[in-house]
Amino acid sequence: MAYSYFGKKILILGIGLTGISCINFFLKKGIIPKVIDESKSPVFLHKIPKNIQYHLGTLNHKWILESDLIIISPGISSFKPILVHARLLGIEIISDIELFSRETICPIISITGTNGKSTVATMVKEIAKQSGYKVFLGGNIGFPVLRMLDEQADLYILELSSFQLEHTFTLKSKIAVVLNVSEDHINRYPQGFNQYKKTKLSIYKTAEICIINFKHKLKNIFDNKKSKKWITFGTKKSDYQVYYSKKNFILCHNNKKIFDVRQTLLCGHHNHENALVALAISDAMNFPRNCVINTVKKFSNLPHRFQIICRKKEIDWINDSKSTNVNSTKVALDSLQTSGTIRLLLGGDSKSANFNILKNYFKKLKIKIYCFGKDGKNLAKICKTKSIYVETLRQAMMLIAKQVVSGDTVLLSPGCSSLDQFSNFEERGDLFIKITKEIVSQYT
Ligand code: UMA
Ligand code: ADP
Repeated sequence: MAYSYFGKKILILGIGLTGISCINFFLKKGIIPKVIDESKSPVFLHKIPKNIQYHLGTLNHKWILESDLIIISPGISSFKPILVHARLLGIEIISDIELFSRETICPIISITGTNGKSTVATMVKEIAKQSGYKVFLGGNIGFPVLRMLDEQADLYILELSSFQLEHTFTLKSKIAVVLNVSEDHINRYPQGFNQYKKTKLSIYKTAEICIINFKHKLKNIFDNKKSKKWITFGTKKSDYQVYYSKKNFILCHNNKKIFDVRQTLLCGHHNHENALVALAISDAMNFPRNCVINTVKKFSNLPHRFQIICRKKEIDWINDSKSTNVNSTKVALDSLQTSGTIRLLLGGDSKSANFNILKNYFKKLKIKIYCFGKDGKNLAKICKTKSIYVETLRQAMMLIAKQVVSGDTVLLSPGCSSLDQFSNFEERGDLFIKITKEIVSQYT
């Protein structure tokens, strides 16, 4: 039965991409919501229609407590005391994803995980398109899901963050996958990593087919596991696995070879697992195998994801600006094969993460670490002898320009959020590319 919001006092928290999409959703239904943003000058304020009442600068307690339904933007923590209080009073707080899922009966593929979401979601979207589907991709990839309701779709792909899943309760995914879970967003979760992990895994609760990473041993967490279909990947014992030999990296299903990922344009070992998950999702959707193989073969790393920018004077310059947590830096280092020095650009806002897991890596590797940004000073302490701290990415690259020699690899894989010094990871990556070009243009 369709949900009705008539007669309800609706409040939207956050005037960002999500908030604006929620306002438009309700206006199309003839309902006028109220809006709050804690910033005094939210960037999208000009997008609010004139007839909408808004409150800026603080969480207006009166508005919160008198509302019937609150739609919370993912960037806002619902552990704020007034929101905890509102929930205790029985006020419903939901995400835009929950709103979306109440509106559609179209099949949904939901993808979450600490890393690889955008890559896998985009790969699957391309495969679905090649298989003849009218498919749309939205969510944490920068396109609010409610905007997809304007399209005549026969398949939706959702990239979901833990923030979005926190307030999503009835999403009926045909297929759900948690790619991996490692430490991230620790500053958001009062109970730490387990709370973050539990939020990610909640994606399976209301899903029909669950694709799980066997390394995470997740199957036992739900009572109703018999009512679902479980498909596994990630280890030798799983349904889908990558078989590594000296010469080949082969994607296999039930020990049967499907294709060699070395025939693709993908860089980085982690992308082999991403291609494997795309294959598992595609099989569960019954996409033709030839569409899967042809699409994955042509698929290149997305911009800012372990993207080789140039190779000049036998020096590789790699932009992995989307690396915003420690594990993405770790996999980037794992993917390098160089006998020269790795010149790693590390820094930004660490979001209270523990970077000590990189300590042994740094000890083992022929590496020099150039730390910058808000948490740069602390990051430089992980391996003092091989690190240097400077304030900005540009200063770090100017140093590298003086020190780099043939055979080296320069890697921007900052492991941190960019928001301390940039508007987003794209701006950080674009600056890296710009300075790289300036530096290599000096080479004769
Ligand atoms: N705001 C408050 N109080 C707060 C925090 C924010 O009032 O405590 C206000 C800000 O002033 C701002 C508005 O909320 O005006 C922004 O809302 P938002 O941070 O939820 O951002 P949106 O523009 O709505 O974008 C969100 C996602 N952002 C976050 O989760 C932080 C986008 O993911 C997503 O693409 C978009 O919805 C569409 O679904 C971005 C992201 O950084 C890419 N995600 C994180 C990540 O990938 O690590 C989770
Ligand atoms: P997300 O959408 O989850 O942030 P992306 O595909 O945008 O994922 O990649 C973000 C970062 O994670 C990049 O640095 C990328 O190289 C790295 N990455 C991609 N896939 C994986 C994976 N399967 N495991 C670990 N890191 C990955």
